[in-house]
Amino acid sequence: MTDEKTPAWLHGHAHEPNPEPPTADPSIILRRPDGSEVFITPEDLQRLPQCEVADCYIVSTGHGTSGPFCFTGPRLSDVLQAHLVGQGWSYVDVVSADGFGNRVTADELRASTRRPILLAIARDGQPLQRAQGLVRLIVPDERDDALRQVKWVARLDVH
Ligand SMILES: Nc1nc2c(c(=O)[nH]1)N[C@H]1C(S)=C(S)[C@@H](COP(=O)(O)O)O[C@H]1N2
Ligand SMILES: [Mo]
Repeated sequence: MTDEKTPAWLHGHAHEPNPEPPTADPSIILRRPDGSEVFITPEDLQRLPQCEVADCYIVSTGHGTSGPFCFTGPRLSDVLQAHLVGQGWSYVDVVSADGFGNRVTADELRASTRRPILLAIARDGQPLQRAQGLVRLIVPDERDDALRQVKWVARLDVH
């Protein structure tokens, strides 16, 4: 069964990566725990403090490993902090425009300080192109078939 609490991607079954951007629009809607929403563009993300994480690999059983890449963008924790002033939360579902997604917990965000989880807007010093996944969730050091490296982030559903 698929509802807001149990999205299909949460079951983590084998997945064929989608090579094509599902839409042209790289903007993101953040939904707060109280149901209010914020519209976020890549330009908004650019205005937050930028973090570089080098030696990132995209590991796929289907089409091998690519990298190493250096991804740049704001920390996911900074994006949430900027918009959740005074609101408690326990996890965020990062969902793409093609229905792919990954859940990040507040605990793991707090723990990922050395190689932080990013919303990447650049790769190897160049702006990330839409076809390359703009805006892309980067969970450094994840090795589970890149299931956490969500391309084309369209929604941040915070709970
Ligand atoms: N939006 C979205 N992100 C995604 C996927 C996808 O199908 N859609 N596939 C994942 C998987 S299984 C892999 S292996 C990588 C592939 O990333 P690449 O296209 O940069 O090689 O993207 C991940 N992120
Ligand atoms: Mo994958």
